[in-house]
Amino acid sequence: LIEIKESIYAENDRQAFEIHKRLSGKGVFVVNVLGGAGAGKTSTLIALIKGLSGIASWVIEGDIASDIDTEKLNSLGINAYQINTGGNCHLNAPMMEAILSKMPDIQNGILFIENIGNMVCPAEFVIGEHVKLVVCSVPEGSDKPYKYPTIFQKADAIVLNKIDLMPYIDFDEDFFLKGIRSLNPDARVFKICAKDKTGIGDLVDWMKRVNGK
Ligand SMILES: Nc1nc2c(ncn2[C@@H]2O[C@H](COP(=O)(O)OP(=O)(O)OP(=O)(O)O)[C@@H](O)[C@H]2O)c(=O)[nH]1
Ligand SMILES: [Mg+2]
Repeated sequence: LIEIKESIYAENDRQAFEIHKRLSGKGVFVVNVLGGAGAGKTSTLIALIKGLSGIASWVIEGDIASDIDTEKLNSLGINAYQINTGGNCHLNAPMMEAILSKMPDIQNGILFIENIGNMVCPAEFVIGEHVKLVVCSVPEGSDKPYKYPTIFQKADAIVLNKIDLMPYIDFDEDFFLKGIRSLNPDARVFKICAKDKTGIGDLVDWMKRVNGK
C-alpha cells in the first residue's frame, strides 16, 4: 500500500511540476486556495480579484459536485472554469491538465485554483502552484492549527475570514496565532471580512508583491 501511494505522489508531483513550468513560462502565477468547506474561499477570491483590477485573473473551481461557485464568479465577470471530482476530496495534477486543455490559452496574470473544501487531503497534493493560500474562518474555531497542522505548515499565507463574527463566537485569537506560529513562523496572516471587504487591501498588496517576484 505504501509503495502504491508513493508512486501516486511521485507521478502527481511530476505532472504538477510540468504545469508549474509551463504556466510560469507564460507569466501565469498559480495560487492554490485551500480551506474547509464554507470558510469563505469563493467570497475571498471575489474580494481579492476585485482588488487586483488591472491584473488578469482566472479561477479554476474544484468541487465534488455542482457549478454553483463557477456560475457565481462568471456572473460577476470573473473567468471561472469548473472541475467536478465526483467524489475525490482533493484536486490533483491530472485533473488540472484536463481542465487546462479545455480553457483558452492564458498568459500574464494570476490563476487561482479553489480546491475542494477540506482541511486535510488537498494539502497533500501539489497541482502546479507557486503559493498556497489557506482560508479559514472564525466560526470554525481557533483550535484548527492544532488539529489540522499540515495545511497550516504548508501555507504561504493564511486568511482568517469572517472577523465580523468575532463578537458572537468564542474565538481565541492569541491561541489561533500561537498555533500557526509554532507550525509556520513565516506565513503571512490576514484578518479579513470578505463580506464587507475589511482587511482585503493588505491581502491584495501581498498578492501583487508575490506575483511580481
Ligand atoms: N458573516 C460572514 N459571512 C461570510 C463571510 N465570507 C463568506 N461568508 C459566507 O459564508 C458562506 C460560505 O462562503 P463561501 O465563500 O461560499 O465559502 P467557500 O469556502 O467557498 O465554500 P465551499 O466552496 O462550499 O467550500 C456564504 O454564505 C458566505 O456569504 C464573511 O466575511 N462574514
Ligand atoms: Mg467555494
